[in-house]
Amino acid sequence: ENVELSYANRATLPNIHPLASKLLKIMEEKKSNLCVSADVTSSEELLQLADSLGPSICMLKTHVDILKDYTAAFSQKLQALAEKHNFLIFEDRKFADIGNTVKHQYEGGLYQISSWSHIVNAHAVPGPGVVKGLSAVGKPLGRGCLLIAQMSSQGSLATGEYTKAVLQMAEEQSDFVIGFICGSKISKRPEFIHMTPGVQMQAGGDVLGQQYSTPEEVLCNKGSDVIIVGRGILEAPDRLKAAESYRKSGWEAYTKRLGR
Ligand code: BMP
Repeated sequence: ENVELSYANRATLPNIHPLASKLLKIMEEKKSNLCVSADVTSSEELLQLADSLGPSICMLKTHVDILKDYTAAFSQKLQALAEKHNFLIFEDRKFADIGNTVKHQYEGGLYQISSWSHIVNAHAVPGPGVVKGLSAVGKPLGRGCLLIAQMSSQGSLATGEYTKAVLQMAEEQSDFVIGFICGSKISKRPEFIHMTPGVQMQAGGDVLGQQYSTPEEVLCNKGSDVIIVGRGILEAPDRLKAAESYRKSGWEAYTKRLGR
């Protein structure tokens, strides 16, 4: 029988990536498997969100290219808040080009993502070169990458054999790939972290194809590790209260899964 390891146990596995270990330790310490998706368009609002929700989360996910007023100073302030509240930053850039191009997109341009984001993600469509390119920049900095193995949106093509091929790609570059964006646990290796978007307190969806599952479903039944929540928190009348309620639901579902 497969014994379910706790986040704390997984953090100390001999082959764990240092960044994955750091994340698992944060999760255990803060009793949080909640990643907030900070999909707002003003830097000031994002920083304020990070400061107020910081204590409730293990990770903050950004889309910096939706900010109307991005500056390098913003990324420094965000890093300071990540230190202050002990969470990791995940820029949801979804790299999807040849290795040489993503190298530049990751390191350079306006955003210089590699300089401030602990974690990025990539589509596996281009083949292993996309990970090699990102790794050339990120590995020396101690960064990590999630591969998009499945998507929460209706009609997603990332299914079946494609998802299996993504797993394979992750295993071949596990010195940089720390896990997956997925809807359920797809790898048996406890070193990999499974992160799931499309989470709200009530199952359902939006008018543009997003599909929602509950924290209980995702963490307890589907065996994922981290819930990613955007509008479920951002559109709540009291964001902090909503974040705390997702954190609690997420933690309860996880402890239930562990059978404790
Ligand atoms: P919301 O909870 O408001 O639906 O936001 C979900 C967030 O997760 C968005 O930032 C979206 O870009 C991201 N996301 C997703 O919804 N599904 C995926 O398969 C992958 C994602 O990155």
